[in-house]
Amino acid sequence: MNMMDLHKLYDAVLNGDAKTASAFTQEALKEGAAPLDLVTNYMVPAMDEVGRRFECEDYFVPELLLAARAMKAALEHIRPLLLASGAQPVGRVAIGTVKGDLHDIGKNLVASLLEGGGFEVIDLGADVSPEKFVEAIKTRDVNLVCLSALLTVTMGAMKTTIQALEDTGVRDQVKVLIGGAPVTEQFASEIGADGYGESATAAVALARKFSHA
Ligand code: B12
Repeated sequence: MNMMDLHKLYDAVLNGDAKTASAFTQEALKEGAAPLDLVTNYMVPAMDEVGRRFECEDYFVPELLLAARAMKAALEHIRPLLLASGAQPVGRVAIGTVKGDLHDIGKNLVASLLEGGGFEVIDLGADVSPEKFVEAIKTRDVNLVCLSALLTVTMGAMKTTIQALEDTGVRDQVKVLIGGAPVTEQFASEIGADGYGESATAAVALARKFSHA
């Protein structure tokens, strides 16, 4: 499959065409495309363009939903390829999108890559309350917490979540890693997170660093 064809994957996600996105991904993988290359160079840039179009009101919420559905359909073929082959887990991670925020595509990618990197991942989903994170730490022997937020208005919930870990006495048991499009390194240090990752691959590198610390 040549580059021209791969651009059809970009177009399929951008146009919210789940059927084509799914079919192209399967075909590209069959022809030997690298799973992460498809994600990083075609699917994520398409979602970025969707965001830009939404911002200038070319796209509205229905188009966002369709694009998200196309991205998820394509990721279904990629996810199994990212899974690690049954070695002893490097660490146990609880991951979720914070309260009030429903964006879960980036969070799912981070979860898949962490799994691929040998971590055991407890995925708490989207719109996760601080209490749920606390409960996971208390009952599941978690050593790393990953928080995702895609909205400026839900970044505050990251702070509230870290505060809840402190108030319930579990903050010292875990490292907290945060990420998502509006999040920055500076914000991470402001709210007392242990680290910030700008991508799913950065998340794995940081998670590895923490579990060897
Ligand atoms: C798809 C989408 C949606 C879908 C989400 C579907 C789903 N199941 O996820 C739907 C339609 C539901 C949606 C709804 C809304 N959305 Co929206 N959405 C998007 C869009 C286009 C793409 C997001 C995405 O999936 N990107 C692809 C993934 C792979 O990237 P990512 O999430 O950034 O994740 C990567 C990194 O950030 C990082 N990462 C992510 N999490 C973590 C965590 C850790 C620990 C680490 C280390 C790294 C990390 O790794 C990932 C992979 O590399 C963005 C635009 C954009 N470009 O971000 C707008 C965007 C985020 N949405 C926006 C808005 C405004 C909304 C709505 C309020 C719209 C409305 N009026 O209803 C609602 C809010 C609903 C809610 N309560 O959450 C705005 C936010 C503006 C802001 N700064 O606050 C954006 C930026 C669009 C825009 N340009 O205006 N949205």
